[in-house]
Amino acid sequence: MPSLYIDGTWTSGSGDPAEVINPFDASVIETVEQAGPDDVERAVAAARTAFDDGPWPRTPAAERADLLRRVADLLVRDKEDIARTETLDTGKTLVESRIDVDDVTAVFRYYADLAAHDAGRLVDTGKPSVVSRVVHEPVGVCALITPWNYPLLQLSWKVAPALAAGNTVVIKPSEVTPLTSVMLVRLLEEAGAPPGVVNILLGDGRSVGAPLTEHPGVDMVSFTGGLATGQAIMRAAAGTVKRVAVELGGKNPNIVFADTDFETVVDNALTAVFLHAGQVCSAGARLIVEDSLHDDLVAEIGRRAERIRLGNGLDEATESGPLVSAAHRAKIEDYVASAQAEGARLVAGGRRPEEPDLQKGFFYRPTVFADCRRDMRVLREETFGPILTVERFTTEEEAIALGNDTDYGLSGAVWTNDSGRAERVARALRHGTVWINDFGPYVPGAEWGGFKRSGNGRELGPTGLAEYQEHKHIWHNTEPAPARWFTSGGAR
Ligand code: TXE
Repeated sequence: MPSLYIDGTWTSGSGDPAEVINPFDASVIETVEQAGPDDVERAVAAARTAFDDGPWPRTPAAERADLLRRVADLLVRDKEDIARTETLDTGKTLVESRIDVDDVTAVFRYYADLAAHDAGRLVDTGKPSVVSRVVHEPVGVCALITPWNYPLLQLSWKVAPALAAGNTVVIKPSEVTPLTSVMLVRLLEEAGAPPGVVNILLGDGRSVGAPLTEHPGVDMVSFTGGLATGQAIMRAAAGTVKRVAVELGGKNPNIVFADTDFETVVDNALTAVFLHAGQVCSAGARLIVEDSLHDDLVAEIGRRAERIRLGNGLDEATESGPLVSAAHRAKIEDYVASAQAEGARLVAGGRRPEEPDLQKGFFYRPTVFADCRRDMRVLREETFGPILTVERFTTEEEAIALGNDTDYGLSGAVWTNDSGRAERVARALRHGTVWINDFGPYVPGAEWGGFKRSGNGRELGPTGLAEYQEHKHIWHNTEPAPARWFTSGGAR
């Protein structure tokens, strides 16, 4: 079945086909067609025409919202099929994939509601003869470039607001996990997206992603992925002064004061870092613990980490799946080696699993390092894998300083029963999301995004819609008259 969708038609790509691999056992799930340079041109041209001349940007917002609601209904209908495909493609557990589909559905509904009520605003100029208003218009053709850890979810955070705002899009999913993005485009087609409004190109970053970021026909690039790729995209987009929105990961502190319930914090610290094998931009990879609690907490977390059941994501008994690829596991192994070389103390993991049925896949045991220093590579860089590092503190100021001592600023958490302290720490942390006595939840109505090198702009919430809008000021003077600024040559 053709896997590219351009100008309302499913089509074969002129690039080399690629095998999509199941990370559980390295088997081939499917071979997909990929785009060549001519496909990139055709997709941008289709999105351009649909934007410049087509009905979509001029469709009333309430009708665009109806389309998003139909997509949400179709997601509910196909939930199980989509969730299974996401699990096959990414390795994550079926429970997680089902949650992802529910969240994606909620995002479509949220932006449908928001767009239907998004009417710009009037500005009081103090002049009765002037109507000054700010209207919201779409940006244009948006390239949406997405990663492999939450393929469907990350795409929904972009495509739902982009379409709600009246843009047309060219989607470029990760070449590692393209399958559910193709499924979503099929649902958008079924829901009635006009030709050219939604296009999808499969292929890698170099041959498909990069040309989109440089293309003069593209007005905006929204990207989620690694820091180095984000920097390359910002540079590439500078040539045509595109709008760029980037979400580039994190190195997220999970700060624990000793007055917290022990069982609650052990349990949540494990989930914070080992969910989806740590391949989460907001993973709580840095555990920062008050001195008096440190030794007991590290021992218990290490003990429980050793017991996490790895396996096939489709197996309901599995607690964590594999890493996404052999290359990514090699990167994780390199981080573990560097941590040991730099003197971190291995408390759990640090190896591949021994079970015979896990040997074909890209598994790695949940790993815990204690006695970590801020200058270690494992602590400064985003490993994006199942590695927890533990640091210790004595005072609140020290905890805050450690939590902010990172180039990233995506998310963080503070655990304490002292609500005054919780608020102080939450306000002092330079991260885009801060959880108090929790880790990980988000809602479509609250902004998500990073400070510092975690990115710019915001997804979700009203700001997530504004990302895909131009806010135009219209000044209407209803009683025009000569201003008589220049008086020398004019009539008096
Ligand atoms: O992602 P890339 P990679 C982090 C994580 C991970 C590292 C590298 O630390 O280990 O990034 O992962 C497309 N122009 N995150 O290499 O390269 C690519 O095809 C345009 C954090 O797998 O960033 C894919 O669609 N596009 C993260 C997308 O960019 C390009 C999620 C992401 O790939 C391109 C994933 C180019 N020059 C990884 N090069 C998060 N923030 O959640 C690649 N791409």
